[in-house]
Amino acid sequence: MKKTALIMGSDSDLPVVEKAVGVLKKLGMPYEAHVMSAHRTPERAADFAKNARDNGFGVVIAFAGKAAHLAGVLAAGTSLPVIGVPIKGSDLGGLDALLSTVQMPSGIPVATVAIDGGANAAWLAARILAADDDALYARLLEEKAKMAASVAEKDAKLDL
Ligand code: RP5
Repeated sequence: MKKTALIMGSDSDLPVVEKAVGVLKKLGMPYEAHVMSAHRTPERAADFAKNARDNGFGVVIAFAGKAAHLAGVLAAGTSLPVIGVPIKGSDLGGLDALLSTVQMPSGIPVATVAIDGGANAAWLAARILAADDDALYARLLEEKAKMAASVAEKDAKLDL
């Protein structure tokens, strides 16, 4: 299976990255995590994006807060799918990062999930890689069935 890249702008983004790691581990998906910044290490971010496909990655998840340009820079440097996770950590509550991440120009898309949506970024990465991976697709079906069973259990327990 191709690897998922988890690229965070700062180690202060780790709590949200860990949500993604939890999902990837549950699904048995290989990944690599790195800190690199669109602003503080722009050459490193560009190099990573340029070589990501040759280095065995199938999808890139970028986590960044404030003026969040990391996902866009990575999407500019690779034609792999890039998922952006806006991080909340600022006085603006993450709306700054959400808009910076989602408002990409035509031709260079970033599939943007919710503010601090690390888990859904990983679920989306799994769906992308499962398109031509039957075993991973079957794992996703299993997990969906578990989610449905858990909702049914909560419904059955309701006693209002
Ligand atoms: C962004 O700036 C990072 O992704 C982080 O969310 C935010 C703040 O970074 P630090 O100042 O905590 O390193 O680039």
